[in-house]
Amino acid sequence: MKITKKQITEVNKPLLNQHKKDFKYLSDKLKSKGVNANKIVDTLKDYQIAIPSWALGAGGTRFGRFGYGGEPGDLFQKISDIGVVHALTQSAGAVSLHIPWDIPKDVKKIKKHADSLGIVFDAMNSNTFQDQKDQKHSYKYGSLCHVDKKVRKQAVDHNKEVIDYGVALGSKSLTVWLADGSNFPGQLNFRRALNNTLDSLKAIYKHLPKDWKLFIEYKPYEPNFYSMVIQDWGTSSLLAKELGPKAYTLVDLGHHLPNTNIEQIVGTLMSRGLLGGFHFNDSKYGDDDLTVGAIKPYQLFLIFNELVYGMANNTAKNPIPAWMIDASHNVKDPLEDLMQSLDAIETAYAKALLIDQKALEKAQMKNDVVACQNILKTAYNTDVTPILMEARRKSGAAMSPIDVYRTIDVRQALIDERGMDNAATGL
Ligand code: PSV
Ligand code: MN
Repeated sequence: MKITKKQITEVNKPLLNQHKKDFKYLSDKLKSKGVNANKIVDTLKDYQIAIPSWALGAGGTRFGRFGYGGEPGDLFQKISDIGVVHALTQSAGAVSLHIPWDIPKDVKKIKKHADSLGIVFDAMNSNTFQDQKDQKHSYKYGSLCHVDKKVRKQAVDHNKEVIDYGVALGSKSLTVWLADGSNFPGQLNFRRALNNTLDSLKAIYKHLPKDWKLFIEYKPYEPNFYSMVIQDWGTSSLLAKELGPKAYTLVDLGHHLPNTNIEQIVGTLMSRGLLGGFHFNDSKYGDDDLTVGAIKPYQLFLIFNELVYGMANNTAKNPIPAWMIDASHNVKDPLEDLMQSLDAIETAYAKALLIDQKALEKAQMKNDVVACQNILKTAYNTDVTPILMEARRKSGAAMSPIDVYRTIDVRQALIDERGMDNAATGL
């Protein structure tokens, strides 16, 4: 299934007249406040978010999984599906692979396929949270933290192998997320577990090519429910600092206890040059992996305020973060869900770019709390749809991607091509 440029031009046509009027109205309004709408359009046009190779099939819970039909069965097909999302949005030009779920058996073929769709290889993800068939040592009691040196070595070797796959594909970073921890008090010596983890990470770090980065993801609970070795941003950044300049913290929005002030964490990490990666999703209760922006869009906007401010005042030299969607659904068409995610991310980003930072600083310095809140609210309440549509139009994307996906009936075409029972590997 490939969507052509001609198809997109055709479907955009009927929207153009109204869009021109809407965009002019908004840009004139913003101009009177000293904001250049076209500048925001260009920033969004260049903004790319990686799609994880495990997000293309229907997700599930431990109680069940409800297939969607036409799901990809292998890495080649997964990349084709990202190609569909990218053709429609022009903002999903990267894939993040999970090994061993998506081992590129034929690197040349996979790379060529991705190239032809305008997709590059973003961060590689290792997996030491599941045992694989024929694996010598089990990760039941941990991997990089394990009390047994042999298990730690196996987990380190796996990460090295993932880096090697990434090098072959042109990736430049490795994300390590560990399920390591304990389920009951006394099960694990916290200090021993942390030290073992640091030593293992040091061995992985040593294997990183010069121009690579290592992202350390944290999570407070699940699958372990008493303690997680890398439970929070503090532990992650402490490890990153001990490892060296190529190591950074990765923030996954779902990996916080309820009501955590994530925007403050982002601000703090960026103030020290420690933010390397970002996983987008949303949650009501825990690591729900719901569509980003579905539950707390204002929080997402506040997070983007910190990201925008951090990137504009980057004295601590954070890299441009590796952006990735990390969500999973069993009741939505996964491709539609990804497009909803991209839309929510771009909306929050555009609104954050509208914040009058000078006026905000002035109000902050005067302790004018009401003015501070109003400045944020004014930006948040602006309907930025015309800016998003203009960015899509300029980059050759569909101005209304989900409508086009439905009009062309991509899902039916995928079912015709692959059948109802094709299933993807992964969670
Ligand atoms: C773990 O919950 C996580 O957020 C990590 O990023 C994993 O790699 C991903 O989800 C997929 O399980
Ligand atoms: Mn994640």
